[in-house]
Parts: sequence; C-alpha cells; structure tokens
Amino acid sequence: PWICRACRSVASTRGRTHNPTVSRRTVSTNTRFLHISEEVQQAIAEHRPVVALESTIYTHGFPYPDNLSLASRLESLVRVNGGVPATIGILDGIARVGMSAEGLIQLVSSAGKPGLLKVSRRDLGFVCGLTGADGKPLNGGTTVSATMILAHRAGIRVFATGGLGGVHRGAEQTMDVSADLTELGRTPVAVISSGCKSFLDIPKTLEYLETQGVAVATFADGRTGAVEFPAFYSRESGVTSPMVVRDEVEAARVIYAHAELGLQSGLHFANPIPARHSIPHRQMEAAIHEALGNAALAGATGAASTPYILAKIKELTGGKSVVANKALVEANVVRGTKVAVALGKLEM
Ligand code: PSU
Ligand code: MN
Repeated sequence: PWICRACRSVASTRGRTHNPTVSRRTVSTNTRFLHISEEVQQAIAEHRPVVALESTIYTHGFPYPDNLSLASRLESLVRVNGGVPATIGILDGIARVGMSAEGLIQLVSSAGKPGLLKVSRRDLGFVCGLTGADGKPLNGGTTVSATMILAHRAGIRVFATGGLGGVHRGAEQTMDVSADLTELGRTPVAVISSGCKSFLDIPKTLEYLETQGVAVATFADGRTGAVEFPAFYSRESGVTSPMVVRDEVEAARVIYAHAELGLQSGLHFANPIPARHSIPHRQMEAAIHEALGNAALAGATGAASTPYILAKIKELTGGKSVVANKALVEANVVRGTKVAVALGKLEM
C-alpha cells in the first residue's frame, strides 16, 4: 500500500500528496475509554467516506426492536451509497465508534429502561468512569453533542441524524438550551438533520447558532425566494434559513472551505423531510401545544424533556410522527453519505 507522505496514513490514491485538510487529520488509535472499530479505523486511514450515526435516537427515541431495525437500515443506507457507517454509543463503560451487530443489540434492547443513560458532553466522564448500582459498567445512547465529540476524536467529519436539540420555548426562564448547540460551536463536524422540532423555539435556536459561529444552511433545489429552515416533521417553520445549498456537492464545498480556513466550529445542513411525509406545520402546532402542557404537568424538565415530548407527540399524532421520523432520518443519512462522498473527492 502507498503511504501518504503528509499524513503518514495508508492512502488509496497513489502518487498524490494529500492537501493540508487531510494531513491535519490524525488517525486515532484506541484508548482505555474509546474504541474505534477496525472497519472505521481502516476507512479513515484510507480516506474513505465515513458517516457517524448517533444512538440516543435508539435508546430514547424508538422502542425495541423497532430501534434495532432502524439502526441496521441506516447502516445499510450508508453502505449502499458508498460510505462506511460509524454508529456511536457507550457500551460497557467504553465509548464506541462503530459497533458490532451484537454490541448494537446489547445497547438498544434495553431502550426505555432506567439504567440506560442519555449521554451528552457533560455525561461522558460519568458513564465511562463509574459503574451502576449492580457494579456493572454502564451503557448509554449518545446525543448529537456526545456523538460529535466522539466522531471528531475518530477523525470523522460528517454525521447524519434526525433532528438537533435547540433552545426550548420559555428558555428565558428555564435556560434550557441543548448542549448540541454549544457543541456545534466548538467541534468541527458537519451535522445533517431535518432542522429541529417545532416544540423548540426555532428563531432563538438560529440566533444561538449564529452566536456560536455555526455554519447553517438548508438544502433547496432552487434558490428563488426565501427558503425556510425546516421544523423536523414539517418542511416549513415560518423562519427563513440563513443560507441555502443546492446539493451535496455544494455542502461539501462549504465544509471543505470551512476546514481549510482552520475554523473549529461545526456546521449544520438542514434537510427538509420528504414532501410526502411532511405533516403540515399548523397540524403539528396543536399536538405540540398539548404535549408541552402535559410535560409541564408531569414535571418532565431538563434532559427528560425531549424524550417525554417526543413520546407524547407520537401518541397525539396516532403514530404518524413515527413514520415521518423514520422517513426523514433515512433521507438525512442518504444525503449525509453523499456529502461525505463529495467531500472525499474534493480532498483527493
Ligand atoms: N430531536 C429529535 N429526536 C431526537 C433528539 C432530538 O427530533 O432523538 C435527541 C438527539 O440525540 C439530540 C437530543 O441530540 O435529543 C437533544 O436532547 P436535549 O434537548 O436534552 O439536549
Ligand atoms: Mn436540555
């Protein structure tokens, strides 16, 4: 095999010096608390497109065994589109980047059970450093923030998921602002998702992302007129997207330029839900209004707030939200993989 002179890694393209973006990337090795699967390590070393996938969506979003079929479906969507999937989560007190089929089953089969943690940046040291009441090491689903951190450690630049956390409605009182937003401000990973749910305060979320220096754009075929930032189940939110990209190649060009400039902040590319699954904004508002009222009554605040509201919305939409959720996350994973493939070509 040919070894790249600049970054010392095994490269698949012979006779070319990699550009600085590539050579800045170091191929990580395993440590006590971080295990990168052999397949993912190999793919990164060979500069093949790798797409990170989070696991809170499985541990705190979908029930077992629905979550398992979704997890394997998303991994195969990455593969058929020319990428290597890296599902990220915490298993037996070790952060995993790329999980085996057995590992994935072990993680997602206890979805909804109390011992299974929802892990954002603040929780990583606890879930890996401590053991449970039974003395056993802990498992956890990683949110967007924790998944970004671990993906970045492994050298992965593109991450696809369903939706971002955001600034919650009433944040001026509760200060409930998702750690996803500050993570996007400090970790150079591109996240492809369907925007954020409209139970959040979307205008405040976009303001916050701007303050954090996060590059935000929405995918739209044409550039005529204002394009709305999507609201997860709905293509429309009533809020104009700061920027627009026409396709995956444009998104990759932005990621490339961002990295070449040495910017350390993240990027968010919003991919509106496929039109045939979109639930009209006005219809969602009613369900959201009721779900928020219920959450307040049940005292579901802080980290418990998002999972509670999601479950309530599922109930109120008669499961329609679940079908929409699957459709959008699949579309995002396909888009994300195409972005990773395009980025790989720019860096050749
Ligand atoms: N939004 C969704 N589905 C999800 C989440 C957000 O539509 O599953 C999950 C993601 O893992 C996200 C996390 O990172 O919830 C945000 O939680 P919080 O609002 O507590 O920061
Ligand atoms: Mn929160």
